[in-house]
Amino acid sequence: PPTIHLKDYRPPEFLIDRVELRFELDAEVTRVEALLQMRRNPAATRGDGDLHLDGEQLELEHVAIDGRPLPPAEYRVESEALILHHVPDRFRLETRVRIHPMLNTALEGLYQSGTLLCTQCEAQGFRRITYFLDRPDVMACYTTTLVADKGRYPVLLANGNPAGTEDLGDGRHLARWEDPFPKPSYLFALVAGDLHEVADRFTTASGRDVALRLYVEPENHDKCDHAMRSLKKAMRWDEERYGREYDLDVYLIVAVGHFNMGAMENKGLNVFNAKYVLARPDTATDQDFLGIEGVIAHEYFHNWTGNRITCRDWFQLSLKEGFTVYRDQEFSADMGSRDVKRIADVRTLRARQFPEDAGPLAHPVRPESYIEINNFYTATVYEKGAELVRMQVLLLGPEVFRRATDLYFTRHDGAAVTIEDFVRCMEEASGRDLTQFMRWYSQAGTPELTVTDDWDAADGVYTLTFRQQTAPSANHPSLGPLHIPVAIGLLDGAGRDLPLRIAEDTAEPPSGTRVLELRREEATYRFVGLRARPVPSLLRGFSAPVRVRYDYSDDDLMFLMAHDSDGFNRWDAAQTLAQRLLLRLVAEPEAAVPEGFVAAFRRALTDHEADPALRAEVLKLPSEAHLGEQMAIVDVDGIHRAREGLKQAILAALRDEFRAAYEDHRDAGPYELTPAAIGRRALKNLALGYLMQDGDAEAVDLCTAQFEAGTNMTDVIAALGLLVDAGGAPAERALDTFYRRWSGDPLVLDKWFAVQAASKRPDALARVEALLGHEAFTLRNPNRLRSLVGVFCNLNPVRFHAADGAGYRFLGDRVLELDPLNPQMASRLLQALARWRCYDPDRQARMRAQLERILDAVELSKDVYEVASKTLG
Ligand code: DPP
Ligand code: ZN
Repeated sequence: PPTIHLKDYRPPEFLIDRVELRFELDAEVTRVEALLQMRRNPAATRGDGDLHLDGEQLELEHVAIDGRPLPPAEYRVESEALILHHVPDRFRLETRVRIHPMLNTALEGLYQSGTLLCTQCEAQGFRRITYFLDRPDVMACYTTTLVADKGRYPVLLANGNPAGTEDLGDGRHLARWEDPFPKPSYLFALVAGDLHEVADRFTTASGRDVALRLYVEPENHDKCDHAMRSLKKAMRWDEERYGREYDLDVYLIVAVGHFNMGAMENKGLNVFNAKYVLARPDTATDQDFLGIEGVIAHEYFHNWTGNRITCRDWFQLSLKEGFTVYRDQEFSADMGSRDVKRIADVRTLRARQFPEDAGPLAHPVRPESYIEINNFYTATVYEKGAELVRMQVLLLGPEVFRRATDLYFTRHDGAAVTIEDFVRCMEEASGRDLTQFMRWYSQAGTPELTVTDDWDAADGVYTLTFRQQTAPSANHPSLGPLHIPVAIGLLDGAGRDLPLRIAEDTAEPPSGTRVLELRREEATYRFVGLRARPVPSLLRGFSAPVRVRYDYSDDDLMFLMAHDSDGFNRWDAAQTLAQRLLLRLVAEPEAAVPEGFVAAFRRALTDHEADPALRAEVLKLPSEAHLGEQMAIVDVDGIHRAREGLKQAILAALRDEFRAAYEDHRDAGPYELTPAAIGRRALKNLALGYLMQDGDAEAVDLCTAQFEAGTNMTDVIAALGLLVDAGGAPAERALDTFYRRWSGDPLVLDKWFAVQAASKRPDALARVEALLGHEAFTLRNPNRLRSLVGVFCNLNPVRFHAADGAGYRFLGDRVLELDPLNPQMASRLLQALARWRCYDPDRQARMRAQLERILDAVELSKDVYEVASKTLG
């Protein structure tokens, strides 16, 4: 398959001004008529005179230009295109095609989810609906007419504002929708089905009235409150923080059960994975509630960052995704606890993006080439992209950043633009030169920042030296030093922030946090006027997506854990301390757990002044995957043993404290979704996790009681997961109870599959394989697939990486089974093998064998081919 390169970008030869679509909807055969007003693009160079329209899996029934049906000599149908020969400079193109939603298992284009018909067009699904210039720099105004059976599809939705309905008298009805805003085809959407409607209103800052509607399958009517509340909060926040108002008369969200991604920001008609809409305290965990708030906001924010201003080409994906993730992260930080949110986001970045950036699928935030664009909806484009925006905010300051985004929204409204266009607005509003900063968008790999220091007691001068390095790889040379904002503090012996006076300062220095801007490979800063050697607090708030190497003593880390004024760094010090100890325990299984470590954990656990949510974060040990990333050769079993052993040692020392923490943080009254209540539940369930570590009978009773009390899903699923890890009759009873209670609720049932797939028990794979045959399991539902196969391969390292290679074979089987059905999901799943080179030779060989076996398959999607071939390298 061909590779598409950024450097080959050319403007489209034709533009489309208006699109009129008419759908005769039916699950088996849908007819799509398209009427396109087309004209030559004056800004494009002239090609061979032919018009190439994208189209896949379409059955062409009719094609006409300006009302004249085309004879076969004037066009050609290829497997992925319709080519029209010698078209005029301006014309009206009519096509009619047939498509088959029911047979669409890839869930791209128009497909069936349950009894609903819905669409997913990003990135290139629209070409599976009609022939089109399916690229984001072709923006047009759309009118959509939907015709369908009234009984089966009483609700008919599309983008824009409603423009009338009609009863056709023959059992069918029709609905028209008009979208006045020009949009790229990837934002097209329609939904048809028997849906329950939840209605609300929002009045914008300028007084416009917007109808808000959430559509769900009827049985979910009572799980919509949280999503609707989240939407209204997001709408208000975008007005207050960015001056952005909503623009249509209606804002629609539909929840569907079959969805490859989290959600999709189609103009005026978001289609969501039901997982990010539906929640009731008894069905959804605190993390689910927070996820819904974040994703609802994310898709809403896309209305400006993505829809009104879109991407010129798919290489610019981070223009909309990086910025929108940054926006949703800040929204969530404002709604909840800022430090907790930052910790969660950095955890995700380190767990998903750092490994990606260090492996064979590494790519810059703006990739230079791809075979299948669906493979580039990655942690790098999304999460690292958000970090790049965050750094620009730090460099500019919030007020200047706001002026820069105002400029961006004014200047580029209605256009398809590039990352340069965005950064230029940052430069113009601030007067700063971000040329060097732009390297961040083109440089793959995680930079390493090595920090050394020196203390001159005689002069009271503390010197910090930073060296930056980004390891070059075969496909990604080093582009030279990056512009890195490093926020730091210096602590005195009592843990207070010192003034950060640099010798050359002319103005009064900041006390607290100072942002140093590294631009060279090496930079040295001399802090003067100090009485004693300070303890440095480096990269506060994780001010740049880098790895910091500094030789802290254990005592320094414990000191920072206790005193750093930066909440993120208090947590990070604890993580570093635990990571260091765990890696020592991997190398020397008999090594003792230092008394100081236990004491630091005791202090964190019993510090009643501190936020329980942060205490829970501090006490959570780094994951096995994270520890593996720190080793040249991942010691799968050694890591598992060390981590379980350390938990055991901590429990032995702090059992009473964990019991007390458990009792003290039970919900006193009814379930609440406040940050405080979420934090209490997190600490309580963390304590329960430690208490269950040695299978102590009293703890099992406590856990069973919590499971049976069943007051909310956070507590129930935490208890169920721990029981399953402990195994035996209590686990089987609980699984059985849970299944009987929830077998009718797909999203809750996903959790039942997931706890078994994540189980520490040695027979986890056998169980997962048995569950493949369970009546409720299907590969065709992405959520179900992720909950069983995805969780096992990605979140259960010790069982997935079993030395006999059974986990890898299991993965290979699933990828080959899935690829013909849903290439996007198959290729995601395969990425669990991306880090194969980090394992011992035996495991490497077994993983490579699966990759080769997959590449040998006769028919392979572009998606899986790209991932498999790049992974083998
Ligand atoms: N739906 C995906 C997202 O919102 C892709 N745009 O990130
Ligand atoms: Zn997005």
